[in-house]
Amino acid sequence: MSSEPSESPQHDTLVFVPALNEEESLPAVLDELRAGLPDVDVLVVDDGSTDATADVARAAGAAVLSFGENRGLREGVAAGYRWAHEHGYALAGRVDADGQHPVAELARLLELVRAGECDVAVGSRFAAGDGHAEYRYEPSPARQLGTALLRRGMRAALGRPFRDATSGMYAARAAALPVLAEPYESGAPEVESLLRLREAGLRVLEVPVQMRQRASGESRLRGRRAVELVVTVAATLLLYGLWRRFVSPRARRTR
Ligand SMILES: Nc1nc2c(ncn2[C@@H]2O[C@H](COP(=O)(O)OP(=O)(O)O)[C@@H](O)[C@H]2O)c(=O)[nH]1
Ligand SMILES: [Mg+2]
Repeated sequence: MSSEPSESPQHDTLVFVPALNEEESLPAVLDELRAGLPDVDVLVVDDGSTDATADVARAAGAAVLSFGENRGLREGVAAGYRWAHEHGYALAGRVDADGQHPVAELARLLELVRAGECDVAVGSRFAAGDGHAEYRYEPSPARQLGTALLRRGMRAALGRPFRDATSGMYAARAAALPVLAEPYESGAPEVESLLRLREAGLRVLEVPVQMRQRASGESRLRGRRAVELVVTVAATLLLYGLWRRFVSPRARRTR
């Protein structure tokens, strides 16, 4: 990253960071990106932050896309992928601004995509393998219930298991960028992404990674909001899965 951020691509890879009031954790995330992935361009999508998020991003040499007011994570995510698509990047990655996603793990995901192993690689806390043990994360009982429900829903909707459907740690090749850049309609853009990628026939790999706890501030998903979101999303996925299995083949046959 140069100290004079440029909007025209310097590298073939963009890593974007959606951020809402993350002035405390963002500098360390951007330092880690510069050290771990020196050959990528970095974009911070500052979604109407009321703290110094945009300033610390610029000070670290990142490009900054600032919305005047908060539009919500789903718009931030779509905007990041749209930026990558419109600027012609070959690859794009996404990490959280809270320090949760180790850059070394994102680098592995980008390598997998670059090597042609998949179109999109998603970092997963709950998938096992590659030296990552099965139950390395022990979520609270409420979260366990939530992830179990989501898992059921994902299996129904995708027709295959997907263990960490709310992970935002992504690496994607150019072909997937327009799909990921479409506006999201639900409060769970990551889940929606996975359904869209499947519909588009793109190859998605769930890759076991280590993640950290967020460095400071608060998660956007907590308390009653989290419960409501999980129940709604799981129910939608189950319905979508049933529709796909029983209704849509018939609709296709009679067309
Ligand atoms: N653009 C944008 N980013 C947001 C918004 N809310 C949260 N974020 C960022 O999205 C990322 C994920 O949010 P986080 O609270 O860590 O969610 P969790 O990881 O699911 O607990 C972080 O980088 C946040 O700063 C929002 O309204 N707009
Ligand atoms: Mg987080």
